[in-house]
Amino acid sequence: MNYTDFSVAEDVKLKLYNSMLKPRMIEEKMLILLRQGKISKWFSGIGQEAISIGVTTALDSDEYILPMHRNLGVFTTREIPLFRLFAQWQGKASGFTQGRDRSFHFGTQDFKIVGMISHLGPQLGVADGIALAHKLKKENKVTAVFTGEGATSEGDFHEALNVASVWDLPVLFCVENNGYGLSTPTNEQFKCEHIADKGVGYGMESHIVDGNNILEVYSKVSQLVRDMRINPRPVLLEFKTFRMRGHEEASGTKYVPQDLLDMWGEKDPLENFTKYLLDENLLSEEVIENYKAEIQAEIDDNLKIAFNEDSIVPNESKELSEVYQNFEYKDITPNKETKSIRLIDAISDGLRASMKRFDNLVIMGQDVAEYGGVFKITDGFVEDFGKDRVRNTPICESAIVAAAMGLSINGMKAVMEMQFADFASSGFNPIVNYLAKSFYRWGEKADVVIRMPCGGGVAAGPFHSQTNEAWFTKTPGLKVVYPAFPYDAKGLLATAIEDPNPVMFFEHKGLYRSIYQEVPVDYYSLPLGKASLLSQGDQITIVTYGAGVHWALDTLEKNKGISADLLDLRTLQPLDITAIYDSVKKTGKLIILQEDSLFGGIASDISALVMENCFEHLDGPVKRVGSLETPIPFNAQLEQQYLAKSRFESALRELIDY
Ligand SMILES: Cc1ncc(C[n+]2csc(CCOP(=O)(O)OP(=O)(O)O)c2C)c(N)n1
Repeated sequence: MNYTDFSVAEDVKLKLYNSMLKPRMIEEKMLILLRQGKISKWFSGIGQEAISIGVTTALDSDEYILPMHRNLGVFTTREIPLFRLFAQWQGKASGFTQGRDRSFHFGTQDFKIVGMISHLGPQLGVADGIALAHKLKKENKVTAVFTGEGATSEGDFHEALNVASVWDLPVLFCVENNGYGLSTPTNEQFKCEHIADKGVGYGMESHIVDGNNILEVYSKVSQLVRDMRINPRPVLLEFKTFRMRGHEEASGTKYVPQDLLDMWGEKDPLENFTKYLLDENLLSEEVIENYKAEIQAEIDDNLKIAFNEDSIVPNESKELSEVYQNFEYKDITPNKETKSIRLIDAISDGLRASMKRFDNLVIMGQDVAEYGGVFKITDGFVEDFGKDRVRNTPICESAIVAAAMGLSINGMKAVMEMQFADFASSGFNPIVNYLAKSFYRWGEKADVVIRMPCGGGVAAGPFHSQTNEAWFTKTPGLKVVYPAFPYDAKGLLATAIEDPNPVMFFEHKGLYRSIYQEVPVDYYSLPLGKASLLSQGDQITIVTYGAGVHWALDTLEKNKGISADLLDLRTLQPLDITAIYDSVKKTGKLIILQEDSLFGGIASDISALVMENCFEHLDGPVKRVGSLETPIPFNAQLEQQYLAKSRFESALRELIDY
């Protein structure tokens, strides 16, 4: 291995050596513990250490790194106390996730490390967001993110590189090409010869680096990051290396030809570097033994601490109280000046007011800048707030959701506009797995609002009409807001943006331009989790939200003789279950109206909750009214037949007459 081409100071060479030795020795110990059944899974990075150590050493300690499952060296080089790592792998409280997630699935702001989620790809987009925050704050910092070559086949890889390139983000994309993704060799994973070749397609600088040569990795990365800090741009690095052990220990390496293992065994980064340092008289056997003894003592001491720590005693209320970051709602009441505006204007006004209030708030979405968004909600925002904060995005829903998470990690707030709620499916993974779970997993909030223009009645067919709130209400960690009136929309949007938790904010397109209301001109907030009682009566309780509220109001208007409590939920998570119970206890009958197809929607859960908690108060079966169990059709007559609206009145009468 060629070490002589790289000019690296002697003390740095020794530091790099010591830094490579440590993860190797930890792994060797872990393999023993694994055989003894004392730890669960292990993903080995043996033979790949030079990449983690070279990259981490080249970065400043306040620059974020987003490692993968084979990057133990990132964690050790950042000098995380080993007992915390060991406790993490044993699912103990002094780990980083309090037993809630395993292996390297955690982050730590203290060490500027943001760990992976199992889905691999999303963290590439998170790195984009972190780098964007640095760039907007003019901080001249680089963000490094790792991925295996297998995960480069995921759409997330393409999206993240594309976004980083279009936005000139200082992200170092580190691909560890170790030959196999689980059992799949590279020639079954992609067709190009080198992953670095893909850089050209993204308009991105890229390089191939010998990932087993610590001096090459360190020198190349040091030189690049020095320049990227002052000349921000993404760079793709393909590190050629090899996975010397199984995907995880239990899966073995039977499918890997022995000659490949032998060939790469010869290139072991630690053995070769040791030999070089010995040959150059920079190191002696005695010094090596001293290093080893020190590391061994550190491992043993820290293992003792971790093993001696008691196992976690499950505490249900603790778990339930740590799904969302605590948010103290503060009522902000506006002065009396109001004006009559449409739902769409209220959302636009609310968003504008929040942009003024929070100078760290960034809006991202397709066509949201000069064009003002397809519904014109952000019309004129670029003039007022500039293109840095009102950002047109490529059609990369997944990377933009992930980037919103990255902005939040790096101290900013994000509002993302889905062009249509239907397209949230293209960003679904980071929403439900990253944003929703981060606080519970490692205490990291996701200060993100995703605006969801949704709903039918506009003859727009199956992909521009869905109201897909049920995809999200069942995911702990997300808040779901669904206003039906301009006043609520403006106040709830303000709160959603103030709240550090991820909020899915549904905006019914059919109501955008049809519903007017007197709305305060000033900024004001409304609490999440409070339903609004729109009419009072004693025959029946109607619970609904969104367009359903207006269908119910129309029905009551046509049927003056019906005396009903009409509850507009306004938010679905948190859900104002007390308001529902109180009303049902008064009227004895409950009908729930939702626009979505009936099965598996929020109506079903409210029905179940009322059955379980108010059964003795009921004078009839709880009735759910929803749309047909079909996709939502385009043709206006078919759509009218599909929508729950056409069935609501008869169902209401039926239950009243029961
Ligand atoms: C979206 C997704 N699909 C499949 C998997 C299962 N899986 C976990 S790791 C892995 C192989 C990853 O290969 P690569 O990215 O090359 O990383 P390596 O393990 O080789 O370091 C697979 C298929 C997963 N975790 N996530």
